[in-house]
Amino acid sequence: MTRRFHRIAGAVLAATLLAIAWSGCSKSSSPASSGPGGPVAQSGKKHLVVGFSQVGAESGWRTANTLSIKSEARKRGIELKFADAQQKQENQIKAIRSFIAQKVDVIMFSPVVETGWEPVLREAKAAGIPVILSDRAVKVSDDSLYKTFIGSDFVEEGRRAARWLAKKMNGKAMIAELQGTPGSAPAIDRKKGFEEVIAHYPGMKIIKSQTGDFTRAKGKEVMEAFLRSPEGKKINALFAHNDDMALGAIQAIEAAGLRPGKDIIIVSIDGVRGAFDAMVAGKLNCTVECNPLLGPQLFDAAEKIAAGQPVPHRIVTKEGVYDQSVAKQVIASRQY
Ligand code: GYE
Repeated sequence: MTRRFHRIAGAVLAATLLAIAWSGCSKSSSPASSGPGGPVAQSGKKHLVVGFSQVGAESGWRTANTLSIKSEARKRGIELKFADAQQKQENQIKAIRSFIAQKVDVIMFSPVVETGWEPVLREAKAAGIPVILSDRAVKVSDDSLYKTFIGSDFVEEGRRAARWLAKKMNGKAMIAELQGTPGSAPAIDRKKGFEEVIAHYPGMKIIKSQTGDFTRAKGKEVMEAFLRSPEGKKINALFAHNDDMALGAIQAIEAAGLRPGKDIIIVSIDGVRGAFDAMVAGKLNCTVECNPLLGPQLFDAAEKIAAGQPVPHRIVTKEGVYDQSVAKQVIASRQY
């Protein structure tokens, strides 16, 4: 009896020692289990930690963009540290510094404005943390400060809006322009693309132009001021750098006793659900699509970069143009 007990105890002890030795051995020999950024997932793949600094929650586009990023990270088992900067660059710089301090594997951010990023990007580079730009570009003297920029071609979006308007108005329009956030890539580029095209039409002029900060409330407020101004009566077209500002402007136009979509022809950018609803109601004429569903492309790139694989320095998203003639057919299939 005692001898049998000793035999069993001895076998258990030996098995335990073997298991400890084996697990220790497998730990030190597995290349995926070490390195910065956290524990190893059960599949043996390294569990990725990503810090994302978002611009804010200024528009329907941004809400869809945030949802896409959060749900894609969840789907892939990526640990996402998400910070909302409330449209302030200083908040984004703080968030990026904290991601560096936390030694995340990859930093992603959507820069609210184009300039002023060099110092913090240098800090990330010195810490050996790769950076991915999401949706908006930066102006830096050294392109190696980020690995890739994934987002739309905003200049082309501006051109598309202008081409559509020129055709609709037969090359004659007195245009009010609602610009996006001053200094942001989409505001700068959309204006540039739009002006480039209307320069070919002597009958098309921008007679009022101001920022509405990409928000519905500001779009409404600025459009009210445009309509009250001495040139207000001449306005027969509106170019809004995003749908939210156009939706705000529609309210201002109606409050002034005019018919949006008829007395004032409206083209905007994004292609969010609210824009499709307004087109079906005949109040918005056209939206140029800008796809916010960047989550899958962003994390594809992050995983490749973390695995040491190359990625292109620029990845452009594909998008289209939708006007009232197709709004009813397309609305059901819209994802945002
Ligand atoms: O068009 C606008 C948002 O950067 C593409 O930001 C984005 C823009 C989008 O606030 O609605």
